[in-house]
Amino acid sequence: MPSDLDDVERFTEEFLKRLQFGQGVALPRATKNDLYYALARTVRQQLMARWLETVQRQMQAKAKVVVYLSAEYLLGRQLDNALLASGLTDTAEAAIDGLGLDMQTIRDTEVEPGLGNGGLGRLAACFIDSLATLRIPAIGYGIRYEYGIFRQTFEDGHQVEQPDSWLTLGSPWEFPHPEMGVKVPFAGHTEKYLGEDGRERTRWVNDWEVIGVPYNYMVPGYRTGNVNTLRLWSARATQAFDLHVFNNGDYLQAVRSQAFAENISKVLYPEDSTPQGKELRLQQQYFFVACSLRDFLTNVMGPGFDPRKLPERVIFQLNDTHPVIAIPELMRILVDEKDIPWDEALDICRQCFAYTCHTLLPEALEVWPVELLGRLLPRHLEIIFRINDDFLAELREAYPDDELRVRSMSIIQEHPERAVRMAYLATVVGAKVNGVAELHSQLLRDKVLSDFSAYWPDKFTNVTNGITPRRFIGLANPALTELITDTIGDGWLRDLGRLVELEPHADDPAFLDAFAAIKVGNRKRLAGLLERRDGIVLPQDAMYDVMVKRLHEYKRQTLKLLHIVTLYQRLQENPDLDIVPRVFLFGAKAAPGYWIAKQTIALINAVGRVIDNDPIVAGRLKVAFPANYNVTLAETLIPAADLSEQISLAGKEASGTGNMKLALNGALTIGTLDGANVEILQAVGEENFFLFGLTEPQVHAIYESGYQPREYFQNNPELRKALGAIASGAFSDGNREAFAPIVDSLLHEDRFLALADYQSYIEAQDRVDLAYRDTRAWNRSAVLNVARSGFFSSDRSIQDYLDRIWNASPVDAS
Ligand code: 26Q
Repeated sequence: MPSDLDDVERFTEEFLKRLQFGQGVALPRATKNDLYYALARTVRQQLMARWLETVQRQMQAKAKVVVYLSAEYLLGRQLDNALLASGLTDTAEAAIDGLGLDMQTIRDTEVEPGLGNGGLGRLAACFIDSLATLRIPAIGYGIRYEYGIFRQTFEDGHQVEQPDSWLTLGSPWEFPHPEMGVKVPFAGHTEKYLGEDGRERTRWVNDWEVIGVPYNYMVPGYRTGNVNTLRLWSARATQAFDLHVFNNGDYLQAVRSQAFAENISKVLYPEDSTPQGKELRLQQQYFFVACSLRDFLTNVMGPGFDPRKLPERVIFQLNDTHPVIAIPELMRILVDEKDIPWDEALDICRQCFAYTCHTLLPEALEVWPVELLGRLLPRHLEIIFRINDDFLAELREAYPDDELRVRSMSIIQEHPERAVRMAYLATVVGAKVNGVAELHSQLLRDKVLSDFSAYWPDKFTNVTNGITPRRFIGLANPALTELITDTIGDGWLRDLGRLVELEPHADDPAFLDAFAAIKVGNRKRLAGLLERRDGIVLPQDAMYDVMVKRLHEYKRQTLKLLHIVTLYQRLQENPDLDIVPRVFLFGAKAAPGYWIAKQTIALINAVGRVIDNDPIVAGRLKVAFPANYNVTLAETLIPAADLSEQISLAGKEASGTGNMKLALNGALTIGTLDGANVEILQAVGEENFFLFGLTEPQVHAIYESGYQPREYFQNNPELRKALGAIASGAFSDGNREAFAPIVDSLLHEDRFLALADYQSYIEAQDRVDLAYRDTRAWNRSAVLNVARSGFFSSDRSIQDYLDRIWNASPVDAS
């Protein structure tokens, strides 16, 4: 898109004004942060009028609003996205260029807001992008953590966590509204009293409270003129805190209690699989949910709104169980504050909430000890008990002779301690429950929530995850974006299904050459970045084999390592062996308390070091593990990938979304029948996918028959050799202790059947090696992966939510 000279001139003028009046500096003295701020403010200004107008229009239309409640939003950098959405990229580049400045330096000044752990947080970011692009009236609510996901560094190959102080230099994208603070009560007790009408009522007499201050962020739709809102809450101490203590004359205590209150939004919990039932985490959840509901009811719906009309005006989508405390909170507001009778209130709630589950691992299902919940939120606990009583009574009528079933469906678990099962609460009250890929939704119905799906078959549905094409191809892969636009024309970035129009070109040699050249360029771009960023030097003429995701045993990074070690040993044994040169790229953060995951990181780095120092494999094998994989790095790494590793044990990965990003950028997948891999395989075709491994029913059968990992070890010479090398200290200077826990865990338990899938994985990798040698055929498959990935747009996911769950419609620009 050529930029109009007038536009460039005006943009330049605006930019200089922001620099002078916003930052208070003149161009010659501006720091890169000044320049970044001025540019961000210039773009922000362009979106501002549309933002106010969008909000206005949506209010007037009284349309149903989608309220997305999520404890995490893994947004990634904002500048380029705002430029792309508003169509200002070329104008801005021309203006910056014209001033003799470097756009890339300005871009790289932005610290991404890493307010999420991984897939679930990134999904929330993709969804708000698609909601805005589809012109759906929507608000995202969450927490403005002062520290997002930790910054990962390696010391001696071991992960060390550093605080992520993303706000140190401020953020030009946020609009704080301290005057709109919301009070959030905590603790205390409840009292019964008689209302004016003579009916008994309950009130919550709290002990302490904090204030939630909203920070607004613009969510620009892609070239729609629509700008939605993301509203994140930050905790502040109340005056009462200070006053109380001030009166007691204890200044130090006053400051301490202030710090206590503000702790609530201080830091994102970096666990994402075996969360501990920590009090502060529950405080975070209630904090953001209470602020969000209050804000929605009073500010978004406006004064005089009749809460009985809620089901027509809102759907609260619960992103996993983290915001499920919203259910008793809305009940409390309706019953205690709005004086609506219990049954009617529950009926309202049953229409306003829907729940998305993101896991299958039993240890990842959130439960809150009754003791803790009752201490922090006494009224909510009472409400949960009453919801459960009503529900169990209903069940006893349906299953008069099956008390066992009734008890197993109770929202309250009794063992090992009395606790509230948040997933059950969400399922009982939610209008709909959805999984995030076909297989996952099926397993939810058949396993995790089987009693509930038998009781309410229509409640359960699937919405397969998606990714926003704007960020993950438009921004991340400009060269491929241009080739696609040159080939099929404009418009496909908001209608990704149109990528099928590329299919005929998969047999066009000129197109394939152009496609291949883009891959080469993207590999080069990545190599440049990693050299600057990490001092890692990558060979160019190699297959880039990529595994990027959180570190978890179920994702099986160790299985990938066993393959690498096997290749290494084959080469040591036979230095003339003809193999395709490979770069193994890893990106992975481990939860700080997940010890074996951190050991696995150390092992990856240890294997990488040994391979690096061995001349026999030089130029043929390379392990690259850049620290601190995040959205920003993903945007350069993913477009450079040739092979996408999606090797979780079948039945464990709910969906995966990295798998979609890699396929969309023309990487071929080597993967199991797990999560959305199943649908990717279906879409791209078996000839364009390297399938291996046990199926979920086979996994189930092996578990049932008593899995013996040692048998696989003993019967497979290559496996014996690879694991043996790790055990004997080949990657730890002869120290056998160093990685013994990993080896022992594989040999004795191997919860995720890495050894059982090893042979099948190695065979699939050998097929990859062969296939890659036929460059033309490989590129053809890669193009078909791109062409057939349209289904995985988050626009399609959002359309599915609209059709199957939300029943909301777009509000068009006037
Ligand atoms: C819960 C309580 C206390 C502390 C932390 C947590 C917590 C935080 C984050 C629990 C889980 C998460 C994140 C889970 C997650 O990212 N799940 C992934 O969701 C993706 C989007 O649906 C799927 O594609 C992945 O398969 C799934 O693993």
